[in-house]
Amino acid sequence: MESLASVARRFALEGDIVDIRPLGNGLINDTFKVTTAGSAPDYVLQRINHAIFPDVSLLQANIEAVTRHIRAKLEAAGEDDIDRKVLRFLPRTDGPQTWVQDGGQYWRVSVFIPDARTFETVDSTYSAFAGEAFGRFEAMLSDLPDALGETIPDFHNMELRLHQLREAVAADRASRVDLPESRRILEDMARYAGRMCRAERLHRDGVLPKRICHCDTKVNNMLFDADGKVLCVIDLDTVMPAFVFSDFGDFLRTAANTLPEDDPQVDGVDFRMDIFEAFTRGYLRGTASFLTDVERDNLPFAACLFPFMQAVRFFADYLGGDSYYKIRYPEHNLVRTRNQMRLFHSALSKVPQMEAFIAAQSRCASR
Ligand code: GN1
Ligand code: MG
Repeated sequence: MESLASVARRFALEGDIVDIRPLGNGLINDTFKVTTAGSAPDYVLQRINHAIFPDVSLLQANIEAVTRHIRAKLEAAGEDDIDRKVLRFLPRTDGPQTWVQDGGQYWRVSVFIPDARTFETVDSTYSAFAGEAFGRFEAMLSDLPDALGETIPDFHNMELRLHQLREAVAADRASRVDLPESRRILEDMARYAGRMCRAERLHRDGVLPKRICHCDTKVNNMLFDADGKVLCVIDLDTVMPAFVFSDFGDFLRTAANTLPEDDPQVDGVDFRMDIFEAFTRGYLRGTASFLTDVERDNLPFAACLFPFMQAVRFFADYLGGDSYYKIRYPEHNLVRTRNQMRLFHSALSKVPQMEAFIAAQSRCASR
């Protein structure tokens, strides 16, 4: 705690630190809650995973641009309680930067938003709120004046993820490629690989734009207030230019799964249409000002793409010896892969229903 406290004190905190303890369960960064004495705000201290985000200065510049822009919009709209609706990162005590380096490690501090909750699962009511909130998040950023850098280049590029999988297979660093189950998984992935690269093709054809997206819209990256209203979106490391499929697909990947992404009971994995419908209704409302027909018509594709892409990423990490995602046991990434492939197949089987739902929504909207 003493060393964490001394890092935290390098930022312009108010109040004396009384406690620091782990917060949340992200797979990439390490997050702590810093409690201060009296009426001073509490804070979130984060160690940035420097292996995954090599350019911390670019990362924080993106986050500052995004939070500044959203804050200005909320102010212009006369919203109240703005500090609970957009994150605020503290400058360090000795300069304007919102990060410090300590040995080889990088840290940042944001103001902790009190009386807010995160969820690992949501019902359809909350999903509709979330759909609208993520849609509005993209809409608010549609006129961002700053050009954002890609904190992880080609983060959600399916062609690149498949290329990385092929590299992991060729290197076979963990000697797992020849296990019978690995072979079966690779065959299954190969069967859908071409189809799943549709977004990159549409982009090359000039009919699918990149927009500023969040790119990690897991259910637990959103804060809700006591009434279940979305307060704000957190975990902004991956906000960057991407296809809207990212935010749509990644939310459903976690929210519409009947089980957590690493639940080993794959027979229980199913893609929930009630969550899809509620989220989609909210998302179409939030994005009405800019979403094109091509984007809208491919939302069912996005719902399939993200479980597939996540399975490919988990599996490449498994084959490569588990260097990317935090694991709690040796087969953890394999278990995650099985779960996500099952979700992918479930979503794929429901594409006609999803398409019918979206067509019906559009008919309502045009009436
Ligand atoms: C990572 O940091 P966290 O746990 O919110 C990952 C996402 C994956 C997710 C899978 C930078 O997100 O892309 O979808 O794990 N973030 C990065 O749970 O790779
Ligand atoms: Mg997270």
